[in-house]
Amino acid sequence: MVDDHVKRKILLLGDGAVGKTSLIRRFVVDKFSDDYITTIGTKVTKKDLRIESPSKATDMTFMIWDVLGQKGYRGIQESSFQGAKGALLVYDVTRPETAESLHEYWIPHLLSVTDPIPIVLVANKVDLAESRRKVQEDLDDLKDVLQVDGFVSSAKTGLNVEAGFLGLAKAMIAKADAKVMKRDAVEETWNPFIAVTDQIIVDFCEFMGGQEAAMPIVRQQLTRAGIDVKAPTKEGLRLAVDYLAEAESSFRNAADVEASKLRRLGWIKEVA
Ligand code: G3D
Ligand code: MG
Repeated sequence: MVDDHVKRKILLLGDGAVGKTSLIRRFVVDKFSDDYITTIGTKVTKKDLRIESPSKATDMTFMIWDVLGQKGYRGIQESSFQGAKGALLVYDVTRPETAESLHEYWIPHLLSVTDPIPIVLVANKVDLAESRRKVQEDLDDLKDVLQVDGFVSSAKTGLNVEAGFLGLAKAMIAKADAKVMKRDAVEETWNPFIAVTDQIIVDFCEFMGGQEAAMPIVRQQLTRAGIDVKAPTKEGLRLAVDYLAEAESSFRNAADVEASKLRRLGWIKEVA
């Protein structure tokens, strides 16, 4: 028997709190939870799918990358885009600015790293919308502009969650790359502490051999240091650098760990 099982990396992209983690949770374990835990760094979840078409069935394993939605973490975000074969671009229908962000931030950054790949839009939280029809019309406009498919969804009720992921899988099988034009991102001034946090995390990931291995540790140590990724503080970052060094000391020699720590503390110092 021929093994045509394919493993594919896909991304969930969109601003913070649009529902990326909830959509993945709904799709993978069919649950919804109201407690909001900001995703620190990236998180990878695996899901096996079978895509049926009239002529054949394709088995596929999705490696679903839940990418930190906070803007300004460009290093983490852009390195997480590498090797992705598809992306769900998520916005929150109750916050129109999150749809704008897809144009201004997520798509330009994605295309600065990857070749065009299949993209599917997800207009999430439709359960909260006053007019479902208006939400659908706005999504249709965006689909026209970007020339991609899209769904109105709710991670809460489960509406169209599977449809969104399967729609992306089908576009990937059909190699229907999005025909979105490359363009420059709209630059904004970010919190300088966010840029340093990003730099420290990217640095740590490099020494740990990549995001997949490193992020669980990053998550643990940044949480322990009390870091809020939306507004990291100098004191919190110093603590995080100590904790990361502590974690690294079981993998690297003491001199290297100390050198990394001093370098990272230097970056923090430069900010203020
Ligand atoms: P993110 O991963 O994109 O940052 P989350 O977003 O999945 O963490 O969701 C952010 C908040 O929105 C969470 O609630 C979550 O429960 C809520 N949410 C996600 N999807 C939906 C949806 O389809 N409908 C509704 N009503 N809420 C949704 P809190 O309240 O804790 O902020
Ligand atoms: Mg999240």
